[in-house]
Amino acid sequence: MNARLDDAAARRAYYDRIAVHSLKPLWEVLAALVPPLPVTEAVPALWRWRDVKPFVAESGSLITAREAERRVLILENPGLPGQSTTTSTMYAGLQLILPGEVAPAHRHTQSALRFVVDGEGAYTAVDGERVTMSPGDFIITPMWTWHDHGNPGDRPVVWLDGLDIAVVRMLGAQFRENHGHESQPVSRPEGDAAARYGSGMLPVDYAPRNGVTPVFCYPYRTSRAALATMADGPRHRCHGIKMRYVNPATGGAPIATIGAFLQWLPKGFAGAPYRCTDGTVFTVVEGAARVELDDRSFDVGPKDTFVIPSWHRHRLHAREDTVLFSFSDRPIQQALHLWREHEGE
Ligand code: GTQ
Repeated sequence: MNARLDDAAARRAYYDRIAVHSLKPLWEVLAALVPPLPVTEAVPALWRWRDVKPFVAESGSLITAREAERRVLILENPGLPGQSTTTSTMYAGLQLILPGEVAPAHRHTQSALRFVVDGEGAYTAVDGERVTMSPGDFIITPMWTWHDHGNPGDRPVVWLDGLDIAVVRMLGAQFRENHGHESQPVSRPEGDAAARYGSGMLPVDYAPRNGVTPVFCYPYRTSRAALATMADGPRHRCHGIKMRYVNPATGGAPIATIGAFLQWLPKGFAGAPYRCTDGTVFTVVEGAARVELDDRSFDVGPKDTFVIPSWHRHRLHAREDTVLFSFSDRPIQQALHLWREHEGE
């Protein structure tokens, strides 16, 4: 009571006494809790395909897809050790499926995307429909939909998984069920969803569901052709030609929690500095580029994956015509009116 107002020892003793009642003084942490600019423990990081490919391949001789359930190497952010996450909200991993294998059917409240990195001929089945994978295809597994993966082909297939695991964990909303059958029954022919919902038309009685796209595969041949057609047209000074994947029924993000993008940087493109509040995972589909951050640079090529955390200023330079795929939590931030971006220094 009669401690001097600036007595540090008295404060420490007080903190100790209140701690046993689960009380903490805000004034000791206020500046860190409410910083003037975004602060994240996540750091910029790069996983080069030539470095990780041998380890991904080796995992195939250590464990089967059946035993692992999902044979994935998590691209864990070095600034977030032990948290199995790549940005503060988004998880990324490289999943391997060998010829003849099945990754058994399950469903969970986490939403997932797949971006095919290496090999072709595997499939993902989503709610009774299979889609055969080719490099660059972007495939969605919406929350709580049954999904299993298989590889009836003759080559290993690797894809990048993107999930909103840290978001669902933060919300305490994790649920998961196993299907009981390794492969869910096929109830619709391949291409059904694309025909029904992705041909510029919708069934006359269609009603959007859960903020999730009814089209679950965006083939690379279609998206690449679109970018190539626009390549000589107007360009954004930071992004080159950058498109976002959409739910064709709403124009919104394909998944309520995850935004995904594909961009074309013409050879010689030198982007203006850019930063945004959604920490973003990028993978290079084609080309060669340099990513310049304030305190480091990455030279990246096909199948490399890198992460740019929230509010990290960066510039993109293209040595060759370059295609980048990326994903982030942007739809969450936009829904909450939190998303910000800044162009230039
Ligand atoms: O394919 O269902 O990388 O459930 C992590 C969790 C993939 C999947 C991951 C998963 C999956």
